[in-house]
Amino acid sequence: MTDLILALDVTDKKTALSIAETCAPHIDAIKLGYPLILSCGLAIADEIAVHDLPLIADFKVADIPNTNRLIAGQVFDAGFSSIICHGFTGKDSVLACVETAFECGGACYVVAEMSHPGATGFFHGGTAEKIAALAMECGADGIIAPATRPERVKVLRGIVGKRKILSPGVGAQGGEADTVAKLVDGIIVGRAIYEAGDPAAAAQSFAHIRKA
Ligand code: OMP
Repeated sequence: MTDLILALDVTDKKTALSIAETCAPHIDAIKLGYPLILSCGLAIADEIAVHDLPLIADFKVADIPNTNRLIAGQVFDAGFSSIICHGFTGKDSVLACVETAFECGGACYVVAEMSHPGATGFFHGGTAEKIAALAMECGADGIIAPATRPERVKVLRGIVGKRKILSPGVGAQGGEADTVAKLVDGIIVGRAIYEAGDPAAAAQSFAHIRKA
């Protein structure tokens, strides 16, 4: 069984609330990030929380430990259940997010390797493997790994074992849901759902993955 996580990267509040409502029965979590929060404010989390789905805060937190701790505190106070942080910042910065998540009863996911083409220039050559290992050392709940590169997901699975892998890049970025869903705990899907003429039907089209 693989979770379907909706990346709600729209900037209009009415659209966001409407997509969240119609898609809610067909998804397992909603990921909110800079596009929506910068446009509508953090309080939008409260309005989306009415659907009783876990909310993931995607701020790809990447700062010094003190700042990371402050950001993570705001995120969990706002009602999110998970936070995504970067790992290249190092152990102390990642630990700040993991510990804050733990104190707040939430989860922390560390970006091990990104999904876009340019990511190979930095994350390949051992960096993603090092970040995945660091995430495990810090006690993170899991990592983010690219649906656009299933072969890399397999390598990173070898490092994180049973810890969770959430995987963006399905649909608009070219990743195939059926291939990657077998390898990960959750697929993150944005445009393939929220840009569809019927977002609820688009979300429902992943139903076989959730049951598989
Ligand atoms: P779509 O490409 O529209 O499906 O959106 C993918 C979502 O996943 C967006 O919210 C991205 O910011 C996010 N994402 C990636 O696409 N690639 C990554 O490597 C990491 C993330 C993420 O951390 O969620």
